[in-house]
Amino acid sequence: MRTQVCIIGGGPSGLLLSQLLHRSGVDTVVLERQSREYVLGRIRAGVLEWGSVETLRAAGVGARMDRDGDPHTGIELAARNRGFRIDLEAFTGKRVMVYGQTEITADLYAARDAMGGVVIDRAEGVTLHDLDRDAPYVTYRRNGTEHRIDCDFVAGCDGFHGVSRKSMPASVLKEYERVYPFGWLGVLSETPPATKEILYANHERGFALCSMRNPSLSRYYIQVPLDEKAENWSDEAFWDELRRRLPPDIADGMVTGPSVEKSVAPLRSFVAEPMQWGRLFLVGDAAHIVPPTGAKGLNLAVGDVHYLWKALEAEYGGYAGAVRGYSDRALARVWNAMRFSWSFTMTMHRFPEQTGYDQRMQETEISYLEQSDSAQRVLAEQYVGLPY
Ligand code: FAS
Ligand code: PHB
Repeated sequence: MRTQVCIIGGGPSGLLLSQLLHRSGVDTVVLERQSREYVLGRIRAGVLEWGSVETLRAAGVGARMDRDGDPHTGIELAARNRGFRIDLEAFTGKRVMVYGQTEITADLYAARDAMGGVVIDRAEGVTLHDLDRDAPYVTYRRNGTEHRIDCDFVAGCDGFHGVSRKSMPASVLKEYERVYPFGWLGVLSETPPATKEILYANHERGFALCSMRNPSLSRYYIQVPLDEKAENWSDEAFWDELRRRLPPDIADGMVTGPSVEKSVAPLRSFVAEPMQWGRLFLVGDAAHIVPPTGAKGLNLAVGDVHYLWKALEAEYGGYAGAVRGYSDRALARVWNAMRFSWSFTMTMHRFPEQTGYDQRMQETEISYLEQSDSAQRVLAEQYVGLPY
């Protein structure tokens, strides 16, 4: 088989890149290790920057998002069980869209099918060859048969544990990482959200987050120790601990119910440089991971896709060498979001060695945010997403 761009990974990055390139007349094949059902069963991100909203619309997959998504003009912060609102739209003129990654992935698969896009699932042993030559190729196994795809370029959209980043020479790759000494225990429940907007709560017992997917589907998180297991938490224990960390009016009014999903996610900050080598490009979680505090993971992936889509569209449009600037452009935006996510995580979470003084420092920073329009403007600009 031959194609112009072979895309490794059928998550949001790979599917969105394939969809955008197809609409620009560039031929692609997507190779996904898991089954489509497995990929569609993942519960992950929930908040879209407006740049992501516009990119999804440009890909022709915005209809359900515009119908079912929920545009938010603000977020809430809380410390010592007292909350306040930050008006994102007043400071930036932008909103964020609450619409689950699971839905985005489903919309993308449907769009790929409708356009006759080639998405090969259960592709095992994907291996990248001759990435530093003019004719790279990819091999994989499916149902016991070996296959080869010859291509012009390879897009590594295969997440943190994928094969693409590992296919770059160690002498070329530089990795930056910080692992946080805690995780997030997340619960999805078919209950009305406790808050109208997303609430981030600092508490001396640990961080808590109130979010949602729609008016009858709530998403909550509490900070837990790094080695915590979801099965150690009954629903009742989760609800009790969550309510302890929230303002009383929200805790008292919360409608609880059985969890339909419960899992622990570790938190890390990670960046791999450069994001391209030869004819390989790294996209999304294959190149970077952010703690979900700033809701940047999926949005950074969409930003990378936007840059690579435009670069490849120019390359195939006659501007040879247009792809050379991809890594520098993507990394500039990645590092900005990396810093914001790290800073917001440091302010909102309780660290194991934290002293009473450290807790007061966090509470004072949050109190200053409440009083200062300048401080709120800085946070709002980062939260809604910097321009591409
Ligand atoms: P993905 O990991 O989503 O997709 C990569 C795909 O490549 C997968 O389908 C995988 O099966 C496939 N693959 C891997 N290796 C392969 C191989 N060798 N061959 C072929 N295919 C291969 N972000 C937020 O903004 N907010 C959140 O609340 C949030 N919560 C998260 C919770 C969890 C548990 C995790 C893990 C991540 C969370 N994220 C969140 C980040 C997440 O949303 C990512 O940013 C997003 O999935 C990135 O999309 P991709 O780059 O496509 O990577
Ligand atoms: C979510 O709804 O899953 C969510 C919202 C905001 C975040 C992280 C996750 O910062």
